[in-house]
Amino acid sequence: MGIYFESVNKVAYEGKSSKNPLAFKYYNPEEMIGGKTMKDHLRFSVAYWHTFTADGTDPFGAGTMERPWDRFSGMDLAKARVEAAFELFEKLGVPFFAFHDRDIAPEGKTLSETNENLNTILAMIKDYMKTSNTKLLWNTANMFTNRRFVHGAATACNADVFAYAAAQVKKGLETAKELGAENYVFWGGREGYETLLNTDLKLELDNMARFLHMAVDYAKEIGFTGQFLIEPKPKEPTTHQYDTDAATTISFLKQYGLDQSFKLNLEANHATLAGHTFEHELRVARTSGLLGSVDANQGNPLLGWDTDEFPTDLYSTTLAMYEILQNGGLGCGGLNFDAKVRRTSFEPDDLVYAHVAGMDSFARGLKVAHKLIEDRVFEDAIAERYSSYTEGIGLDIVEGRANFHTLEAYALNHHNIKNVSGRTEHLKAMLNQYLLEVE
Ligand code: XLS
Ligand code: NI
Ligand code: NI
Repeated sequence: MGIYFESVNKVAYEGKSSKNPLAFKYYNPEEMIGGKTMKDHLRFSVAYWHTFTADGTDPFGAGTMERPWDRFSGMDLAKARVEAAFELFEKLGVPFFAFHDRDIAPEGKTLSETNENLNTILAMIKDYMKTSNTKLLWNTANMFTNRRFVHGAATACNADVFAYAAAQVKKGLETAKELGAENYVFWGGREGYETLLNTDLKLELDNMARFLHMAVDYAKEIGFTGQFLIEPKPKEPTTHQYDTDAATTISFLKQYGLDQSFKLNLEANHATLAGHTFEHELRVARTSGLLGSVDANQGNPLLGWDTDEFPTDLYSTTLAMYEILQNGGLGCGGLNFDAKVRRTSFEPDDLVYAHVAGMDSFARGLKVAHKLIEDRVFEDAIAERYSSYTEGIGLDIVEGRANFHTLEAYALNHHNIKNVSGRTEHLKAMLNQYLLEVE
């Protein structure tokens, strides 16, 4: 039964009429959708930091979380967290997890001591992974909590910090290789600036690119073949994060010749902080062929910060799954719950309720999106809307036969332009109909 989530059995699929809070209503892992199981479509992952390490601290108050593993401290606590983690992975039946180096083991007094701590926990995790069905979706380096990163990591004004960060990512890549991670993530925690008055923006961006190239080189050297991912976010903790959104990050990757080596890990709450919808970010990455993975959460529209709620908004999960299906899936990426239970949901069982809610919301989103695509609801509307480009002057434009002379000649003869409605409300009503009716 396990020792940390005693009251929880393996969470089973019971169907939509179930009232059991510890059962899936929509996530049925083995159910086939369009030739693939739900489990393979969704590739869920538990985020170690929010679920096993965070204590519910917020800027106004202390931790609130009741965690049975908190009776330990230091390395014993780190070990207890691993036990709790694999117990929860098994009970939820999640195929993946993700962590930062500092989530799993405490820092020592020196970098070598820190690496020793890490090695002890990594050995333990590796051992668990031998018998567990849960694999590592990605790992990453926490280069934002420790005060040495006050000015950034790869974009710090201090070269000693750049070197320290490199040592940390070097270890991270070795960890990824050792544990068979399918991806390695870079989220530039403090890679941004507070004020231009003290910032050499060009040097900082050049250095960030140098750093990423070194990471790619080192991965090749040690034979780590996982996908590199970069995670955009517009603000927090710095005022201006360099990887503001998908479009900015893509242009950075292309400018520095990194777009062959990286894809994007897109987070819903970061999208809304950037003033975009989640599906906008996914669409931008998808159309550039750079959609890699997803941090599945949601922001609170009433709050202007990264609240990392568990995803329960069905419009958002449906439109996200629509983009993911249109992308042909996420490849070696997945849906990582970079999400935390509210500070008021402090009991261990809340962690299970929260994951069940997130998994069911995406399972429902998957089903509805699949049906929308199967019925070509939006595809037909879009094809019709742009049909003027499939013949005549429109075809000349897209096939490169038109120029300003031919277009002017055409316009002089066609001054009675007739537009057609975009039918926004009708399309939204269709989306509602599918959300409510799809079985
Ligand atoms: C923070 C980020 C972070 C990354 C991993 O806002 O979402 O959790 O996903 O470093
Ligand atoms: Ni994230
Ligand atoms: Ni985030």
